[in-house]
Amino acid sequence: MPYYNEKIETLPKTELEKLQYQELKVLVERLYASSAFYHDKMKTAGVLPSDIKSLADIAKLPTMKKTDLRDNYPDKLVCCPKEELVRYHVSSGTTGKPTVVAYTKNDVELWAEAVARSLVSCGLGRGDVLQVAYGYGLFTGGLGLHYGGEKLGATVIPASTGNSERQIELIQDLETTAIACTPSYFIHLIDVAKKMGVDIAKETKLRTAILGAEPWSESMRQYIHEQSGVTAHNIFGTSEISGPMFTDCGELNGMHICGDIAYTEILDPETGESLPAGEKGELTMTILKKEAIPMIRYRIGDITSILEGDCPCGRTSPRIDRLQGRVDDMLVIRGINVFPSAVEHALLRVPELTSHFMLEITRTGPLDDMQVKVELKPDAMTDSINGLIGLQSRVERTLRDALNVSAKVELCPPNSLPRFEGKAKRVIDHRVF
Ligand code: ADP
Ligand code: K
Ligand code: ZN
Repeated sequence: MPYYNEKIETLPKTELEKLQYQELKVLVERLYASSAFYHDKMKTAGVLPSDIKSLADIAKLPTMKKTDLRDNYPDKLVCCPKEELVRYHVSSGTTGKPTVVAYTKNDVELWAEAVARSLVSCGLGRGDVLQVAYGYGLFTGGLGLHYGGEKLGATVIPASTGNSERQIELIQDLETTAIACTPSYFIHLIDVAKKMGVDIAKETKLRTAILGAEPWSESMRQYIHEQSGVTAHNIFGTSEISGPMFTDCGELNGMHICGDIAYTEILDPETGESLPAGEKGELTMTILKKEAIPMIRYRIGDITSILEGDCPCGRTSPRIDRLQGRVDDMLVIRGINVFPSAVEHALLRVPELTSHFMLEITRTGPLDDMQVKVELKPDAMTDSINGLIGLQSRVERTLRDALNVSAKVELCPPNSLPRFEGKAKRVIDHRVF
């Protein structure tokens, strides 16, 4: 089965653009009439729904950023009656406030449809057993792949993260054919299987991995194939656009962004101007049919380009290249987004600490480790080892609660960390992707 929804996935480009324009027009009219946020934003930009006369006119519309979600926390961007909502997800924000996203029944359906199409493009079908080893919960990865897998009719194992030996046992006992998780976790699982004496290529049915939520590289794809015989596909998404949903197809050459679901632009991060295919810039998406929290020209912050030319797989939707960094200082640690500003915000909640801190990220084997060095206030200095150990674990707990990822904390004496003239450089990232 080469396509999940052949007609729409292979729609000729001109027809696809016509469809995108129609969807955009309906969306803009609806939001102008019903959402105070969009109404004000368009008014400030001096643009009316009637100004959108072609798809290219999308450039007249104002863009959105993560700060719009933060400023409208928790649900001021919700554009439908609250009883229409069937789910919330929550992702890490830039400071203390997380980003809340909401879904109607149709939103969940559309997301599942996008994932199902992507899974088919990775070669999966009804006969597959998909082990979802992304986190289930507030994070979008687990439930996103779960609903998409079920929609396709594959057999889904909601393994969630962790318990690696158990993951390998499940792969063996339930004859898992495909797994979805972060690339670093999959490389970790390859190591665990080796230690257990399990040869993934020869002794399991696992053939496909759908890996995302964090940056990885072509050399990691090759390594995975050499070590396990598994073909690794890249999957992209963010909670704001619903969650992970767009993957590369069998060509393994760029991720298809289903055109009837999302309209993709690459903007010059400085000027905000739209860049042509082949040029690198900030990935920006308009989700054409989202009901609960529509996203118009959402600047995602990842750097990539739209690939030129048609894909031999026959899908007509545009493809984006592997992500090549961020326009901001967001870090991705074990798949979880971490903004240094959020670390600072959390540290300042502990009265004994100053705002002088450093973040160091390393990789032990395939997995990320984050270390936070932070200066104590002079009057918090103590000779009591117990006092310090207690404080250290309190800070570690505070960070874990705020960031959803563990950090090792080192308490430092006053005035021991570097001071910066101009922009502080608080992050030392030793990882190579
Ligand atoms: P997700 O569940 O997909 O991780 P989040 O909203 O938590 O969604 O995080 C989205 C961010 O994670 C993206 O903006 C990007 O920086 C990073 N990310 C997600 N998928 C990938 C990927 N395949 N490659 C590189 N970075 C990714
Ligand atoms: K992420
Ligand atoms: Zn393709």
